[in-house]
Amino acid sequence: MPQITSAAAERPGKVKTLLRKFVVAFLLISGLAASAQTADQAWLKYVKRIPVFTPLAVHPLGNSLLEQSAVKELNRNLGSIAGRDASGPGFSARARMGMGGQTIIGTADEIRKALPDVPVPRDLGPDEYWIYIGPCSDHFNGCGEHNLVVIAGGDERGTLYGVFALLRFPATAEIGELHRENPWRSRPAMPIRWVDEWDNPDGSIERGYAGRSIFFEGGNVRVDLAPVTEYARLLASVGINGCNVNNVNAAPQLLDANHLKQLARIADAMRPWGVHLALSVDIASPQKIGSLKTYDPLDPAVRTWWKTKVNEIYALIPDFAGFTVKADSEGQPGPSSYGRTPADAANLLANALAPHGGVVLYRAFVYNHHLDWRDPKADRARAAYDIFHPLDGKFAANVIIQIKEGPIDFQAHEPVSPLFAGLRQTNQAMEVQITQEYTGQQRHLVYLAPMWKQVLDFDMRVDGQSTPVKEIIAGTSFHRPRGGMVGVANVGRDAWLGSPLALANLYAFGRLAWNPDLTPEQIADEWIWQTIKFRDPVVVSTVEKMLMQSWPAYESYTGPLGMQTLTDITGSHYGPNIESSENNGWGQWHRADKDGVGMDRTVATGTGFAGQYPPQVAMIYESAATTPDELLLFFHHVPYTYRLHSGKTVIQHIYESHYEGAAQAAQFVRDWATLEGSIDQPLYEQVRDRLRYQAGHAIVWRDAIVQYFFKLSGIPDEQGRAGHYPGRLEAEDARLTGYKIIDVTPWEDASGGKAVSCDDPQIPNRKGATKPICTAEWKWTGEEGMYNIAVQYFDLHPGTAKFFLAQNGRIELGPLGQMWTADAELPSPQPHGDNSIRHLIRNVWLTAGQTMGIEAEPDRNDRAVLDYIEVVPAKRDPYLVPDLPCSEGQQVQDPVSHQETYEEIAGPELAGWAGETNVGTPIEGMLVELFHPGDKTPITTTHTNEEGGFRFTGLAPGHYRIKASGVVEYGVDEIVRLDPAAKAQLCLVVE
Ligand code: GCV
Repeated sequence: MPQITSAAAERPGKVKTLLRKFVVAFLLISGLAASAQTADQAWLKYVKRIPVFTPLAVHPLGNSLLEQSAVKELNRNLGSIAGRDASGPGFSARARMGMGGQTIIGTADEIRKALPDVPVPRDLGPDEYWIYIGPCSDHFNGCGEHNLVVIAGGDERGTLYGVFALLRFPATAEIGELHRENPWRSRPAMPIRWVDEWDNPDGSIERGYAGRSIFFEGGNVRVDLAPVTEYARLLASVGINGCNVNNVNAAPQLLDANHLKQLARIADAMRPWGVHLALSVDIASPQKIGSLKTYDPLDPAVRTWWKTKVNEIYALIPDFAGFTVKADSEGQPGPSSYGRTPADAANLLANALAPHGGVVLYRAFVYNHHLDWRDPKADRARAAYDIFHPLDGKFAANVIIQIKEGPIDFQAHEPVSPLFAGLRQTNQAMEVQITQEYTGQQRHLVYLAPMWKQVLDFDMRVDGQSTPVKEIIAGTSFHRPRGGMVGVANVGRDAWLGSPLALANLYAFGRLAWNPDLTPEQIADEWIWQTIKFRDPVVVSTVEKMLMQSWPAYESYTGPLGMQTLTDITGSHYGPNIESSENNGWGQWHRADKDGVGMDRTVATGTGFAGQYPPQVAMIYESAATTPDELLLFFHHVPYTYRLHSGKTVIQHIYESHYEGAAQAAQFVRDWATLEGSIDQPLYEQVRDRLRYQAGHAIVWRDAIVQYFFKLSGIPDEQGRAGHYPGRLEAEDARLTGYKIIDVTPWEDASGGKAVSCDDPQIPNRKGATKPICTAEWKWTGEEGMYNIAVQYFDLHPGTAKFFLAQNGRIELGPLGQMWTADAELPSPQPHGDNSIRHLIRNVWLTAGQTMGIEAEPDRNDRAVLDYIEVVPAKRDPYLVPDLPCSEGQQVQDPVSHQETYEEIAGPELAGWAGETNVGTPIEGMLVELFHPGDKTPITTTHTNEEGGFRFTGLAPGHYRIKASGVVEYGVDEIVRLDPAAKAQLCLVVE
């Protein structure tokens, strides 16, 4: 747990164990029954995990809101035993020893006064915490009424953070490692740890993918702010201390007297968790709502207007955090209208805020979106540095320049913004996106911590010295007092981020802002333990692997080699649309033409952007030979035949990365399937459905980009895949009734650029259909056998089309998915890669010469637009999860690897591993039985070895079920029974 800096060195001889003393039993604590949106639905679930047993008597020394919250949170963890007298009835002798005594919570000053013998450090800083286990001679059993746990904060918020750290402790400890040093101490790396929400007063959220706003509705602050308080609790649990609640494309009316009163309610709702309210302001507000003629930052009347407005805000919200500003950007007004600089605008606001302790987060996202596309020297990437570097040193002390992590705009992969090295006398904060605008909009699994970590660790080599970005923004490199990280979260009413796994990004953001030295893997593990399953080694390793592979996979099938996300940049920012980046002034250019691709950003021949980095870094990017492959096309325009460091040509890499990325997305489905039965079933199903969708959409991306570059370059794929789709039957080649052939825009978003649209439906004559239908029919000319059929269609809104699979003109409405409705919520009302979606029908028996058809009933704008069907032998379909005949969980470390490696050994085999659920200790001697699914008598049995392993070899291809059972005893009074029904069964497929 490296984020905790031990103070043990200060107090030799005081190293003790904490957890052993307080973890006296495995106890299931029932959670709070919650129907409203609560933080417990994210990672603050104090259920079914080892609770931290502090002494049950919890005493706050102060009576501040924050200390009360801290007490409440500790008690939540204790559930039904909170507040009870551990020496009373219902507690065993062991529990009395462990949970008697006192837990004391307070600021360092309060602790010093109340407990002079407790060695609380004198130099605890703001938000810092210190946790101390008092002297007790029996560290294993505890000392009953003499137990003492002290949680001290450098300030009140520090006490709250200390409590959350203690509660997180079981998840942050290494598996099997229960000893920790005492006392613990930890301080945040940077003071500004904010989230931004791009919520509009009408309740919509710009780039939000989880429903409507928790803050606003119909132009006003919502009446029910309970979710806001819960959100603040979630934020506080990972150390986030500020929340800017309104869109940076700001609504000036929020600053009027009526709205300020409403906003004060939001501040009240977040205050108990130490999260301070901030607001985005429109720099033109004095003109728009203050009836001044100007908003010129140097005009005295404008200055007075802001001072008065800020005073009014602080009268209502005394702990108001400050303003965020987007100006002179994407149509927002700014100081340039008056020939003034961002420093003039920022200082205007900063001066008004300074007397109250508020700050200005001025965004460096300032650029001209009417650039001349034909100008080879024009470059949006240069804008932030060109504008802000000359202003270094001109900003007031309470201004922080908020810099997006890359020079463009949250693309799948960008280099680090050079501006981080270009401001030595200015406070800086790094802005990242938690909401996945360009990274799959939460429908795709993309764990962003590895991307952020790459930026944080990037060494700018300022003056030839080690200067990682994390130290610059923490203020240490250039001795700046204020700095930090801001994450654009855009949470909504749909389970915060819509997708359960996307919450790992919110968690990771907070943890990295507190301690950027944490690794993405560590953070993932903590989050999985707290959210999905506590300390189950199989679950942890499976989900961690998926999370860690998710960003590289997404990058591979969207925009590899630094081409940015090849998405519809003038539309939804979701599906593929390669040319939308070109021929316009937005400057997200990749300059693909028939000979080559990439932006020349070199100093020698290009836009000169590479020269904005300090010399050692600039030198690397200036030459294609030294630029890392992953960013090559961001810095260089090269022919398609250019050879990468990997040895592949650029074009071959484009083809292969898309196939590999899509295959990885399909693998996620299989990886996740191994967890069925081991984790919460609704969670399992929700994520499974999302992953299946993603695997299908990754194919849309793959095919769009591969066919686009294949056509543009004319260079064949060395592996023969581009342009060849085994088993694919195009809709435009089918016998059509009612359907009309259409061109899809952009062409690459449909197979062959065309689809069929049900514009003239015929009279219904099919079961299941209620309205007129269209049909597309093909003759099957392949071999007789069992096939899986993928149907690729466009799910348009508004409307819910119905589809049916017909064979030889007949429709079977069985459980195999031959009838389905197009009811997904996807962007764009027209057929597009945004809404191209894949439906799988498994195990269809086809005979040579038969017909198969899709019959479709359109509904309003959803014209049941069909792209193609793909028929793949059921046994060989790489995009299908094996349809397991039994659905129990499993205890095998990595079942997929069996499928990958069995050919290299004598015969197919199944092997696995069993471990104790919570700490991962291998279990020797378990009985492992191998069954044919459905059979009660095992085919064979074995026992686990001393590493907990087992192996069955020489198996014929087929489906098997494994059951492992046993009783494990260790310690004096701790017995863990593996639950054979829930945890120790396995279904695998050997092919
Ligand atoms: C809030 C991108 C997004 C915009 C966003 C802008 C910003 O361009 O697409 O929706 O505006 O970034 O960060 O200000």
